[in-house]
Amino acid sequence: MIYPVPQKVNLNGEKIEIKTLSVSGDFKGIAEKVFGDYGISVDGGFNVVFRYENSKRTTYAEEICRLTDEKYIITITKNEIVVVCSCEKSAFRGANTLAKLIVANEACEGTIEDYPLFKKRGYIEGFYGHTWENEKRASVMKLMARYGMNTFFYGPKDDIYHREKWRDLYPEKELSELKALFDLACENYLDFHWAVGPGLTYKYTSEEDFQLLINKIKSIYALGVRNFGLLLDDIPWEFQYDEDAKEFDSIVDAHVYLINKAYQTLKDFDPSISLTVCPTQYSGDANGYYISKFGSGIPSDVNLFWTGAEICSRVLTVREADELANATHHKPLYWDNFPVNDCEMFQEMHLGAIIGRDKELYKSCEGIISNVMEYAECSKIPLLTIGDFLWNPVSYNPEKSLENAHKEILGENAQRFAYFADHLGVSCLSRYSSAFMGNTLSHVAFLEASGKKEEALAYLSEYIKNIYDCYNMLCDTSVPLFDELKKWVRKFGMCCDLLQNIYDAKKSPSKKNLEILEENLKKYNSDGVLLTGFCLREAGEKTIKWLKESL
Ligand code: LTM
Repeated sequence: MIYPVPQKVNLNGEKIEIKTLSVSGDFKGIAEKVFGDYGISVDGGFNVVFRYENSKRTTYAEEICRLTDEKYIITITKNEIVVVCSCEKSAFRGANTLAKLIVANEACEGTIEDYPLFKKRGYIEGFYGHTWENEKRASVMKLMARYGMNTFFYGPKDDIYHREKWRDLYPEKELSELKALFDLACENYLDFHWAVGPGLTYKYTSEEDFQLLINKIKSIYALGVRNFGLLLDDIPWEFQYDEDAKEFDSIVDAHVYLINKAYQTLKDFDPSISLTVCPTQYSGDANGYYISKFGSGIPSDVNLFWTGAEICSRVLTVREADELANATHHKPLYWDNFPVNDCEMFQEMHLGAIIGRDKELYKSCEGIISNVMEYAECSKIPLLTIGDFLWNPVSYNPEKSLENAHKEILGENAQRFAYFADHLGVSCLSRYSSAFMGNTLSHVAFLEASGKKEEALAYLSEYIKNIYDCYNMLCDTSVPLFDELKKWVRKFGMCCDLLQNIYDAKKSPSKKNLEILEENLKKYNSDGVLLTGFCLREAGEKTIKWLKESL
């Protein structure tokens, strides 16, 4: 199985062993670069032809009733592979799928016809906290392009030039970093959106502020960027200046005024510019005064960010999306606050798969843009599942997708890592965690209740061996992922010790072992970092109770 799962796969013929390739036809350069990135040699070998075709079958997807520049058709026969595509982007998508098939040794005679279901699929650096270094940005961007994402938004809350110092132009160094990021996005067929958040200090009646805002946008335009965001989230609901309060009936009127004026000015400057806005009310009741007036007042082709029924929404549903569209005359572009773990979520690590988004949502929204964590390496894991879901929500399987994400990021260490990741599934999507540990401890309890004490101890001991093995691997902070996870790894070490204490107490009941267990359980519980679910505490408490009764 390859990810994202292609839409129409009919590879039922004989398996074709492919070691090396020779590429010919159109888009040769793009294809060779992609194969090279997957470590596939293109110096000669099995014949792969990329063919340009601009027709209904290569540009139209029936399910979504619209044209797409991301569709491709792969035909595999004994003698050659033909990839038919309508443009560079679709060639890039086709080459990625073919490369994955070859690496997985799953190329068989037959056909694949593929296209994405969600229109905009991407992520936003829109979190509070340390902004990502450019090296990490590049690594995430390349990976997500491989997984079919097509959109990137730049809007880190702690980039001072994005929000606090929105009036100031970027210094040279930061500007050249943005340019490098923009170029990388283009190379990887991601639409790059740069966003500004002026709302903390913007004076709506000031022509000077307006000009500063346009100048700032134009300074980014000069890099080649054509997609912009105007974010009015997390700003005061009250006017900051008396002149604004006198001029506008309410804050929403000021926002509508600003957006229309800015959009008109930018469109007059260059009609190819696009704008996405985030309202101050970006979640909750779609029929509220602010959001319905906001949506009705802004141009219909300006994209509207919306986080759903809640700021961090457990579910995103078709019904709610349609309700927003009715109220605002805009299909939502979801700013999905998963996996972000900023603000009061700072003790959580969100490594689970995306769940709770309606499979049919692609029909009722402009797309989903996932807000990431300040931990770039960690974000890759949930983002990979998001890439899968957005490409093909119908075939999406969260467990399988997560398993693939672990393999992609951790390679041969994926299985070991799963002992730790078991505890990092808690987020706004689910409060359930530690399924594997829970099952293990339940089985130990069952064996004990059945009078099989030795078997129970052996079973627990095997599990403890595996989690220590995992913990030892995680202690290597030269691995960037493990370095980002150190806070949770430290607590995982305490979890390993605690289970060892439980084991020791069960095997050799003694006052000393009781004291150690009590002490370590207390230490574990008082550490604020969120790790295991209730099962560990329960096992500790039950063991203490049993010891006290039996000593
Ligand atoms: O969600 C939006 C539109 N704005 C902010 C984000 O910047 C922040 O990362 C998330 C999660 O805390 N919440 C917000 O309100």
